[in-house]
Amino acid sequence: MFMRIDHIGIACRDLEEKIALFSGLFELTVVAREVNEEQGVKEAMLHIADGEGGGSYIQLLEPLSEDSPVGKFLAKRGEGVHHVAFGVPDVTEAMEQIGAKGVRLLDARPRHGSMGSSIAFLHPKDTGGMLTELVQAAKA
Ligand code: CMX
Ligand code: CO
Repeated sequence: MFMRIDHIGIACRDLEEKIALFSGLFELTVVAREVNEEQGVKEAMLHIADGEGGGSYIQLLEPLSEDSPVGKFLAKRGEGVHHVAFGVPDVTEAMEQIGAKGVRLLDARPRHGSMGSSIAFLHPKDTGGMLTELVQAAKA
């Protein structure tokens, strides 16, 4: 079902500061910057490698408000790993397959993700405490 790790999402208080840190430490390049109002984030994608069906990235996330998912996470747990996103060939199919196993889907239907992708989240309490995102990359 999973083709690769699409990205690791990192919750940050200051996006520009963390872009400088990650690009300096690991020699990663920012390939996309977006504001996603629906997800309540300002974000940057730092490219790591290309793989089956899409690339692998670090996703740096700064919340747009305190009551957004990342804003609440920062208040409760501080900066750090927020979620892990797996590349899937078909996000709707993956949601059906995983949902049928009793895992709560946080999205009734796929939403817009970074760089034209389609995404959906799984409840962290049903996945061993790891907030999980499914990503169908945009067609190249
Ligand atoms: N990873 C692991 N556990 C998490 C978590 C995370 N990122 N966020 C919350 N939790 C845990 C909390 O610690 C809490 O556990 P306890 O009850 O044991 O304390 C429980 O889940 C409920 O958390 P909460 O603080 O009450 O927060 P909410 O229920 O309001 O929301 C969640 C949690 C996961 C449902 C919500 O953040 C969500 O819908 N996330 C999906 C969307 C998202 O994260 N968007 C931003 C990223 C966008 C992108 O990647 O493009
Ligand atoms: Co993400």
